[in-house]
Amino acid sequence: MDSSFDIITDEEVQEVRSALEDGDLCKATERISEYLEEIENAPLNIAITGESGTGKSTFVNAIRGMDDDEEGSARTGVVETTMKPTPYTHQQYPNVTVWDLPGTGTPHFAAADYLESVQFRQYDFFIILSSERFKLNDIVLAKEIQAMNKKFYFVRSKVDSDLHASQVRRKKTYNEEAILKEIRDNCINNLSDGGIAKPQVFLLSCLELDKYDFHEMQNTLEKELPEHKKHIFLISLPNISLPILEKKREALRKEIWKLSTLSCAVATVPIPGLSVAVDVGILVKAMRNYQSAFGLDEQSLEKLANKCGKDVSELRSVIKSPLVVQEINKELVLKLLSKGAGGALMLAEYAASNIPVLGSMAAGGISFGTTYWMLLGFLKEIAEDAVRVLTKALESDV
Ligand SMILES: Nc1nc2c(ncn2[C@@H]2O[C@H](COP(=O)(O)OP(=O)(O)O)[C@@H](O)[C@H]2O)c(=O)[nH]1
Ligand SMILES: [Mg+2]
Repeated sequence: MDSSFDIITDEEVQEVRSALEDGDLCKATERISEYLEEIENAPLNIAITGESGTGKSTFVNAIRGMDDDEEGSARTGVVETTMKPTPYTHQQYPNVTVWDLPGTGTPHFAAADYLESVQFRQYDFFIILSSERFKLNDIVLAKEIQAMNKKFYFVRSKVDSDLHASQVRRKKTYNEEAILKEIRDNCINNLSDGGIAKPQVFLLSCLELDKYDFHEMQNTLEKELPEHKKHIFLISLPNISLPILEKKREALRKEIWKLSTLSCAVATVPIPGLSVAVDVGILVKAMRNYQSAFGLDEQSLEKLANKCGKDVSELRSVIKSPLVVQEINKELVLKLLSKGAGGALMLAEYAASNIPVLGSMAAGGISFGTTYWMLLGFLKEIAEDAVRVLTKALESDV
């Protein structure tokens, strides 16, 4: 994985080339900037539905990386009586909203009326939760969602309880894999019998979201979301597992060449000790984004420490890059730029040989390579530190 991190990939060179095809840098940067803006502003609305008590509110909190007793979290363990969906905005990414929908378990449940009353059009997809077998209401609802041309996924929640019960009751023959398979097969049969073709069911515990089918679910959602929504979906996921950190790193890396093109096209600040100019504002913003995406800002670190019962200083002790936990501002970025001059020049040369337009800009004292190198390096450091921090957090003290 790391090798692809060292330099711009062939695929990206192709992308830059085609963006700059007609040699018109202005037009190309306009397109890139529109694209980045579209990604940044893409709204993502996720609807959580199912019968009362299935874990909807708990799921809403978990997917936002929150505990149930945190301020701004959804109330759990209470029966919702209102028919109105409650929006929960992501704390760091306000475009992302998880909607806690009213319970579906009423005796005269009418799926079409329900969907109308929760304004189904506004959601990107529905997650239908059940903590046991899927009921008629779940099936009726899924069919209606399909009829409205929307996507849905089934989540079988509380599998931790099933496993625990089995562990207590069948000490000798306990087999986690077998139990999960049995639950999964049951759910799928149950839904197929109800007339749902190829149901997608994910087994989860809202109490330990990173376990069981969470990664499969996240991969599926990512695949099925429209292109411009994938990024925010990935970036806003809670930093609960190493695969998520890896996904975020990859998503952020893919943006770097676009940011670099922009940064050199609107070059503003000359770099001390280096005969090039870049837009430092773009760098500052991107680096701050990385910090919050990986949860290495002060607030996120404290939350993580709390959650795993460790001291913040213990988590911080594994961070190797001094940059990672600093306040990122223009001064810091300028300092770094002047230090990283060697690498930047090397990449500028590389870009010049492969991408003629960028080459002529480099000759004019404007560097694509400087921004590219800088962001790539920072992303690598911060992603590696995020892995170290999470590994430390998950370590048991015994
Ligand atoms: N063991 C276990 N308990 C859960 C899980 N999800 C929710 N709960 C518990 O189930 C109860 C109902 O959850 P809640 O989120 O309020 O359900 P809602 O009515 O669908 O919003 C609460 O006591 C939760 O703590 C889970 O995955 N595993
Ligand atoms: Mg609830």
